[in-house]
Amino acid sequence: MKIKIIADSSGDIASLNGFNFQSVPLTIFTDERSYADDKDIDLDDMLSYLANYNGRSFTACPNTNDWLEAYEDAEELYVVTITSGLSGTYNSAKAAADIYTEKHPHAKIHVFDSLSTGPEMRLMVDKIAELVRENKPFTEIVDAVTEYQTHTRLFVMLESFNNLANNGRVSKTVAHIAGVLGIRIMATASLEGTIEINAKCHGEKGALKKFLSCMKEAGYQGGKVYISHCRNNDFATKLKTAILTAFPEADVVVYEMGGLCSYYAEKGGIILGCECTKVYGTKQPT
Ligand code: X90
Repeated sequence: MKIKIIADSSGDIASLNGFNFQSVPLTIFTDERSYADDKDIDLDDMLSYLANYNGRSFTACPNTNDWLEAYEDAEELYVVTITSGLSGTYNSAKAAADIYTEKHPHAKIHVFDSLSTGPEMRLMVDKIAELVRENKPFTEIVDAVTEYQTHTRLFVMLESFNNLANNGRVSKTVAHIAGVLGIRIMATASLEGTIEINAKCHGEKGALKKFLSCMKEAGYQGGKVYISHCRNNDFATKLKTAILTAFPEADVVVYEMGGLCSYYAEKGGIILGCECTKVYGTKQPT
C-alpha cells in the first residue's frame, strides 16, 4: 500500500519524518503580486510588501487539479484541510477525492475538515502519522482521528484583524476593537469552524493569563501543544514557559507560521493548538 499524508499549507508542515507527506499551497494575492505558500515563500518580503501596500489583498485555495497532482499514485490517502467554514479548500480537496476514487476504485481516501487551521491541523497530522506507524487499518484511523478532533482546541491572539475583516472572515467591528492601542483579542475556532471571539485583554501579562485560563477551561491537563507565531517569538516563548510552569510534563513546540497563516494572523499573531480532556462538540459537519 502506498500511503500518503497530505495537508494544505495552512497546516505549516514542511515534512513529516519517515512519511510520504505533501503540503498543498494556498496563494496570497494583491492586484500586483502573488505568493504561493510553499517552501520557497519569502515571508520577510511578503510581510514588508503588504505593510506598505494600500490596495486590496486576498487569498485563494488550491484547485481540484492541485489536489489531484498531490494524490497521484497513492493508494491510501489521509488529507487534512483548513476549516470549510472559512475556505473552499476542503471542498476542492473533496471534489478531487471523488474524481480520484472514480479513476482508482481501489484507492482509499479520506479528507478531514479540520474545522480549524495551523497548529490544530498539525496535531491531527501527527495523530494520523502515529496510527499509520502502528499499522492501523484505514477505517480505524479515520474514526480515531475524527474522535481525536473532539479533544483538540485552537486559541488565537491577534493584534490586528484587518486582513480577516477585509476578506469577510470576521466583522469590521472586531477589527475596529482590535485596532485600539494595547488591546488584543482572543478568539477560538467555533464548532462550525468559524472564528468566535472570546475575550479582550490588555498587555502581555493579560494575554498570557487568558491563554492559560482558556486552556484550563477546555480541560487542558498537560498534553501536546503547538504554538505558531508571526514575528512574535518573544511572546510565543513566554507562553511556552508559562504553560510549562503550570504543567511541567507538557509537550510544547513553538514555530514560525508560513504564508497563509501569517497573512491572516498578521504581525504579532499567535495561534495555539492543544490537546484537551474535555470533549468539544462533535466537530464534524453533518
Ligand atoms: O480559501 C482561502 O482563500 C483561505 C481563507 C482562510 C481564511 C482564514 C484563515 C485564518 C488563519 C488566523 C485565525 C485563525 C482562526 C481560525 C478559526 C477556525 C489564521
